[in-house]
Order: sequence, then structure tokens, then C-alpha cells
Amino acid sequence: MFTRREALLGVAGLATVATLPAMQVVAHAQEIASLPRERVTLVAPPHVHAHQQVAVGGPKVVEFVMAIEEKPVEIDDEGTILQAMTFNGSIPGPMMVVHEGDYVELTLVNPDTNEMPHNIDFHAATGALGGAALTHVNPGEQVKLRFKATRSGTFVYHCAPEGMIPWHVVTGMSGTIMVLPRDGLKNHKGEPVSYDKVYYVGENEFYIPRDADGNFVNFETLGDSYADSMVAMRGLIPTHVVFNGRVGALTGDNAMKAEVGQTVLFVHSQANRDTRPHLIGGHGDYVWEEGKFANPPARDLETWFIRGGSAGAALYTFLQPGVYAYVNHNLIEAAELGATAHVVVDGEWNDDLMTQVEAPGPIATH
Ligand SMILES: [Cu+2]
Repeated sequence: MFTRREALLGVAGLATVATLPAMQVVAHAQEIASLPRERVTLVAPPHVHAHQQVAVGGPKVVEFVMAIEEKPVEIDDEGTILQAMTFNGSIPGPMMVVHEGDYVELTLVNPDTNEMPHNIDFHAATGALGGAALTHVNPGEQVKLRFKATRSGTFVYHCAPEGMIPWHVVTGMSGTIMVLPRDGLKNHKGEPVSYDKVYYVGENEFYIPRDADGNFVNFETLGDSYADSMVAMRGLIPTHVVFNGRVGALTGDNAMKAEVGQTVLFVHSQANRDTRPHLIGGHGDYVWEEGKFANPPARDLETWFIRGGSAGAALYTFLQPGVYAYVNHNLIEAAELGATAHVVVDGEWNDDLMTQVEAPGPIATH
């Protein structure tokens, strides 16, 4: 346990964990300085910034900038407010894409309009608590971290300030980085596979405190929400389970879109809790459940399992038009708590795959 003041200020001790041997730093800095650089502008999920699937040329340094934004966010149609903490203003934070062997160089900005210290732990990075020990920033500070993407796959990143990690994560501070193999994705036979589009679905569960009458409490500030939120979180029963920060975020005008014949890569993260994506009426042709592209993908999956604290990837070529529901197949969480998205697919119906042989009518006597 820690006091409110400690919660707000964080514990600065982590910043001293990692010191690097000076000689090595100079040698590597010279090597890295000779690499080409690319500055990428991140986009809000479910969209993903433009990228090559097969790397062109050798390793490079890929620069990203993310600003942390604390803000109230409406998370359902009933006006329930989450005092959220976000990477770049979205829940989840934006997806970054690089290739294995590239260097990720992130500038993490904590504007002075925020109340809290923050940092970032990349599951794709090696050492210093995934970078968390080197990126602690108070309001009004920024920091720059560079790490080498040595393993391919989809990996979660999340905020991890000492003493406050679960609160920051379940109020919005997680996202995904996808490290593609330099020669692109491969199927179970090692043959190249590619996608026409990619969508990033970040799943979050929220724990909104209730008042004595059972109504959700709308707190005035992030700090005010802390103590009651911790009590609700310790009960481990979420009030909302949502994709992309809000009940229905990926439905209606914001539904994901595809065409018959298009191959879509769905990247799905959950930084805190297990989940089980399922595309109703479709499949996962190739699924990297653990999200790690060095392993062959599973084929023809109906539902795939995403471990809390990880991101997985599923590749599917749409064969029929229509509105598909993309759900967490804990159906209570999908239908009652919010974890349902839609994929609207245009194209021609294939009646070889499915047809209604007889329309509904009176029961026939045989
Ligand atoms: Cu944070």
C-alpha cells in the first residue's frame, strides 16, 4: 500500500536501476548513427501507420513520438466516464510497426497538463524492465528511449510506474508494437503470406466504482478517482470489457471494413487479462496466438486465446459479404459488457459455401 501522495508522485527509485558501460555505449552509438532513419507518424487504432511488410534494405532507426494524455473518456452510451490515462490520446495507444533488427527510438512526452508520472515497458525490448526504468517522466518532462527489436512478433507495451502499474494499465495505458520478420510473414510451410489491410483491436477491461445506489461514479479528476478505482479493481470483476476504449467503438460508422477476397490481419492485445477473440461466421486462416512470428501459425482456428499481457495476430481472407461480429467469445463480456466489434464486408455471396435451401415456413409433415 502507498499513500495518495506517493501514488500521485510515483516512486523515483527505478530511475537509477540501469547504468550502461560507457565504452559500449560509444561504440554502439557510432554504429547506430550510421544507420538510415525514418520518422513515423502514429495513427489512432484500429488503423495502423503505413509500412512495408517485407523490409526494403537493411536495419534502420525508426523514430516515434508519443504524448501521454490524461483525460476523462466516455466509455459507453450511458455517459459513464473513465478518468483515463492514454498514450497519444487513444485507448489502446497506437500500434507501431518495425522490422526485426531495426532500432525503435521513442520520444515519450509527459506534458505539464498531466498530473501523474508515467513511463513505458515494451515487452519487445530487452533489459531495464522493458525500458520502464529508463523512461520515468514527470509532468513537464520528455525522455527518449532506443531499443533494438531483436525478436519478431506482436508485443504489448504499457505504462509501468512503480507502485501504480495496474491502475495505469487498466485506465488505458497500453498498446502494441508489431515487429515483422525482415522477409515478411510466413505460413506453416514457410511460404510467404501477406495482408491487404491490418486492424489493431486493443481490448481493455474497466472497473468503474459505483455509489451506494449502484450507479457509476463520475469523478471530477483523475486523482479523485484513484482510491475508489483501486477498491473496484481489487474485486477483479470488470464493469466494462471493451475494444478500443468504449462500448461499440468499432461498430456503425467506425466498423472495420473489408471486401470479399481481401486478406486482413487482426492484431489483438490485452495488457492485463486473458481473452478469446472470435470472428462470427469467419475463421482465423493463420493465427499466431502468442503473436510470435518465429513460430508457425496455427490454421483454421475458430477462436484464439490471447494471454493477458500479450498481443496475438490472426490472418483471414474474407469469403462472404455481410456484417461480421468480432467478439470476445466470453459471450457475457461480448454482449453485456461491451466486447463486440463489427467488420462490414462488401462483395458477392458464394452460395456454394452457404445457402438457405428452404425459407422458414410451417413444419412439414413427413
Ligand atoms: Cu502511466
